[in-house]
Amino acid sequence: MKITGAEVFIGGPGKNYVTLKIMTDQGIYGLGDATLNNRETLPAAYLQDYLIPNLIGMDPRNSEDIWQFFYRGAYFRGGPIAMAAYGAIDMALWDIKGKLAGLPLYQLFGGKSRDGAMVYAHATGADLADLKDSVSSYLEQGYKAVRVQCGIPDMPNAGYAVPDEKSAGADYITDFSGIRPKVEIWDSDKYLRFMPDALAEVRNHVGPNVKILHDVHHRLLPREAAAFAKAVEPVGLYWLEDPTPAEDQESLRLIRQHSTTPIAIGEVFNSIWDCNKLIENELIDFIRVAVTYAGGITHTKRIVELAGLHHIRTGFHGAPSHSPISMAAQAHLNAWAPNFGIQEYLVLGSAACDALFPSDHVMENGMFQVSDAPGLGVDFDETEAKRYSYIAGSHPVVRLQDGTLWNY
Ligand code: CS2
Ligand code: MG
Repeated sequence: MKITGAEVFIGGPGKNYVTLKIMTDQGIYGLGDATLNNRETLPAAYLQDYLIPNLIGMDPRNSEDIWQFFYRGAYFRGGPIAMAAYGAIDMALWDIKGKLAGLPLYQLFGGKSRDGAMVYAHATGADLADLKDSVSSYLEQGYKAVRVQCGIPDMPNAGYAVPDEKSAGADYITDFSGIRPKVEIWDSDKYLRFMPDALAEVRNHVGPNVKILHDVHHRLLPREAAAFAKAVEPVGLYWLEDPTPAEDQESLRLIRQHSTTPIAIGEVFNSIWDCNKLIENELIDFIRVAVTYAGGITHTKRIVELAGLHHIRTGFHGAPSHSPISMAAQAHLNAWAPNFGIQEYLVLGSAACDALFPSDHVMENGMFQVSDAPGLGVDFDETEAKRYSYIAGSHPVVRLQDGTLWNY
């Protein structure tokens, strides 16, 4: 069996999804997602200029050797752009493997370990009243877990993932007015004074059974993060995400020494080498990698298995930048992983997105039910794809009030 060609498409409804389609001499094709939010053209260029010309003629069934060929063969290894490109190839090769076997991917991993996978939604509010409305609307839809982000009084811009204006549930990440980022202002002292009480109010609002998550988005210093994790213990968070930037992993010891609040990290990791020490030292509770920029199913599965040895559960990244293709790859891992925790879920649900990526994966009552179709169980409608093209956009950047650049 041979790979005969591959194509890359960029675009989608409100997103620059990077979709890879690999064709074979047996008429079977596979799909992969290389979307790297706000840098989408870069994995696409790597695929087009280097990886696809090398792929042609290879046997698509040898997904492990192809992964090693690109990763080890590159000499300058890893990084988010390369790993997103390898990730897309790897997903597509697993899709082909599943279609050849006539089995959904989770069967190739070891079958189902659960009926459905719990997901969490994003509730945001410009203020607490707005946030509580947003949380309630998700609970009414059957969600059992909600990430809560709230505007902070007296902060010129509201804070991470919070709309400028009152509007329940709006997601606030990419500004598509161009590649120059908007500037948000941050003040850790105001955040630390406000957020523990705000989270306690959310707990009172939802009662004991709802899982509450909160994302600090890398903005605190280690000592501040330790104090915050301790202060929010009575809230009983399901997890506290990215309390500090992930570069300084030793700093997580300080948080651990002061608090039992569960810590979730990993959405910016690209490989097992970014998190093996964190996992082996049991400094985190949830690993947040994404199959897209952690090198696809082959490499992510390795991370999941290492995490499982250390009581660490999965909580794969599922920001709206992931297309339904990588979300399907994660859904198959979620169905199988003995150490599954939860899945961030923001992608499907719009008619335009479902038309571009038809599938019978189902999300209802806050649970993701994986499809039994062979392979990934997602298709890509190339006629629909013609409606979209790349639109330049950017995340905000963050500065302190005196102008110092901070962590977005
Ligand atoms: C966020 C992300 O989903 C999350 O937890 O931290 O939305 C993140 O801001 C984006 O993926 C950045 O592109
Ligand atoms: Mg996050």
